[in-house]
Amino acid sequence: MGLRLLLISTPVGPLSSGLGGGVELLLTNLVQVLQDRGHRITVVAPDQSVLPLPVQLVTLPGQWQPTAHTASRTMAVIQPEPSVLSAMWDYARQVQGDYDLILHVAYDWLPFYLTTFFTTPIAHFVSMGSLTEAMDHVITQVARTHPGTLGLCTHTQAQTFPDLESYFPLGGGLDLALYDYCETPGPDLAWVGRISPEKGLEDAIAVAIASQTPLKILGKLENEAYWHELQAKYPDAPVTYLGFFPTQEMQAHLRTCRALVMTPHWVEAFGNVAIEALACGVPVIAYRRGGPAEIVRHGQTGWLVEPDSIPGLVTALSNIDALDRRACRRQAETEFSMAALGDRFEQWFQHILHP
Ligand code: HBI
Repeated sequence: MGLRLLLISTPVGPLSSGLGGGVELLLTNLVQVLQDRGHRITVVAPDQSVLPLPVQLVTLPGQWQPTAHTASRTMAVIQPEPSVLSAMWDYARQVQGDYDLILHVAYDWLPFYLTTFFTTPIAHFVSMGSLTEAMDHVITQVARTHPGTLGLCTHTQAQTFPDLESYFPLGGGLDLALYDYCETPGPDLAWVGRISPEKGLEDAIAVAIASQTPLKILGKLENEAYWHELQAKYPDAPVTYLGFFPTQEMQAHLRTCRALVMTPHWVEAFGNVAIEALACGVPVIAYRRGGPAEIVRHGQTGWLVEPDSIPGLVTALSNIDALDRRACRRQAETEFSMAALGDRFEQWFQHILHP
């Protein structure tokens, strides 16, 4: 089925900057697994993007999109010009005839609105839950006019959108060869993600203080003001911010931790860091909210906790040794492998091209 695929990246920052969060990891894994299956891929992304893979990469200039996850629900659509988003889609318009399918991963109004103006089918990967009225409107509109072309991570994510009629559940997947299983961890807890209010880092810091457990923080320092607020509020917390790392180094820090703690204040569409932890044998303690609630097997590969309950997280941490780290690795191997990822995306593409 060797398809000619045009993958259009997120306009919030260059690939490998970390600004694209889980979508950067998804694109990297997708390119690998789909190329291995004989598809020919071109990636379109903002200037300065880097992909550690032998793939055709078209980079375009222009201003990045303001992030949707910091928008208010009623905020109007914003597109600073000259915009990298419109540059990427003008490029796609010009070359669309050379491709069988366009896949985009932007959480922005324009690509959804342009769907009817394109002749080549567009597969829309929706990377987050409902955030604004404008995006809800255009996403549910495309679900109606182009049924089957919306790919979401989880059912929980889909339920955040008002009457989303049709979507294809995609889950996630990793190159498990990059993650080294660790049988005997150190004492530390880990928190991994973009440092931004919706990720709820303050709750993980509260757990570290309440349980007197050292916390390693890894991820893109996206919101400096928020980070400084936390440092001022918890000056003596046993926490260390290690930085943002490519996968190999990130997992080297993550794998030796006793548990990953996930404290999302929003509905996390998926939670790539949860499957990265499982891949290393690290059990996951998470609020029963969003993607992690569909990933973690409660009592086997982690503990799911009453949302926003710090005491609940602390209790879960005290029971972490009841979990089998090898079961965590096994779950990643059975549910979140590259083969599973490739199968789901190929099924979705077939569903779009041959409904
Ligand atoms: N915001 N406007 C906008 N567009 C995106 O593509 C986008 C975003 N915020 C976050 C984001 N993408 C990525 O971090 C996803 O992985 C969630």
